Amino acid sequence: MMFTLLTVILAFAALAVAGTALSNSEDAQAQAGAGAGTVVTLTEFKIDPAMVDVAAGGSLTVKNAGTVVHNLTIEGTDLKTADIDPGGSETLDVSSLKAGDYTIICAIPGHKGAGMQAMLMIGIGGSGSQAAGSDTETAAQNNAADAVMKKPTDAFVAQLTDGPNTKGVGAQLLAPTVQADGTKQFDLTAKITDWEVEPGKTVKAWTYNGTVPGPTIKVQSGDKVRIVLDNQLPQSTTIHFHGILVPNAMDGVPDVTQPPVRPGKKFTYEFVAQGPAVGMYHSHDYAERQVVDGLLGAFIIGDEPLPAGVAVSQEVPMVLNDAGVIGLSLNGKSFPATAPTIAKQDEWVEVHYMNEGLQIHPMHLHGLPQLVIAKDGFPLPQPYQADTVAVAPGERYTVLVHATTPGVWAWHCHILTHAERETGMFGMVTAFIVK
Ligand SMILES: [Cu+2]
Repeated sequence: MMFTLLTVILAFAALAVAGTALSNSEDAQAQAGAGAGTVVTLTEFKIDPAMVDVAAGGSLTVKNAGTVVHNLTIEGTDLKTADIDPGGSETLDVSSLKAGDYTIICAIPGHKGAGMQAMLMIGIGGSGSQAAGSDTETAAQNNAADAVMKKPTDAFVAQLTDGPNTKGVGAQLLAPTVQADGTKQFDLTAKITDWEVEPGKTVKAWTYNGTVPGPTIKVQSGDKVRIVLDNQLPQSTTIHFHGILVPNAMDGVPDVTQPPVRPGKKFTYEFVAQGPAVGMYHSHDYAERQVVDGLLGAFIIGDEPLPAGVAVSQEVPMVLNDAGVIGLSLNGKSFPATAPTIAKQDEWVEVHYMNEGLQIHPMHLHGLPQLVIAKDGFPLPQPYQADTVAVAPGERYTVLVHATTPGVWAWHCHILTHAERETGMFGMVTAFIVK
């Protein structure tokens, strides 16, 4: 497996090197054309080059390489050089010209008719008029910026060989303590925990059992479920089972269905699981801070019906967040700390997008269509394909991804400021890797 991944990575590296070589040679060409001004040469009876390309704000260096006097005149404007003696040259400032095409001629009688006519194209900006050296500077700045942008991507890729680049993994399946009567009991301790969102960025997260997201709870339809909440936070809290059918008294809304669970106190939630369901559990007290700061997790009952002939090799809850101390993240991590999903060719992967944030996130997967099979855990009678699935706060979408085409496929929120900043990719970015 590592060999395959390494091959893919090396292929990327080779591409990057090839790209650099290409851009270097382009830089060299651009550099050769730069100077105090674009050079135009006058001879009998020709203007060279026949098409003169100048960026807006530029100037021309007009050289008379002929044996008689010539000048350069831009038709339809007041711009022209003085008459230039053989061997002489003049600079013609054309910065007053708007972008567009102009005809340039030698206005010495008879010379235009003899062939001294060419086209002048003023572009919409660029490097043509810049002083020598600025192209090199621009390229150097760009190369430096590219190197900065590359760092998080390298750190993400390094996880494939070196393991996670941050401490702590959320959304891990929590095994129940099964009671004598068959009740599946899950103990959740709400507490403040240091949480490394991205390499070097550790925050005071509000967690269930010390991770963001909290542990994933999965039960079967008909299971008797007991959740024991132990509030070790400095503030009251409750748990609401979002998208899960429970008796009203178990709905977790403070002062409506129960008193708030005060610091140091416990509360027990009990209900019979009704599925299939793709839900979330989260705080419903001071929720606008407690949830986005980390009091969130996946709660799944049973399995969504699958299309005929499809078997799923892995089930991936992907909790989206964008606020609080956690910020823009997938399963409590910001790129490059996000975990890639790795599948063998031809496997099917089931993904549950769950938006616990405050904004909508259009989740875009490159290369592999997403088959949407359920909305908020309700099976769709007519599954549909999409490459971008917009997930609003509170929504869950269940999609199947068929790992058909090998490669490292970028997978990210398509609100671009949720995925990239001046220092490169961050936030809601990960990859789907097909081996
Ligand atoms: Cu987003």
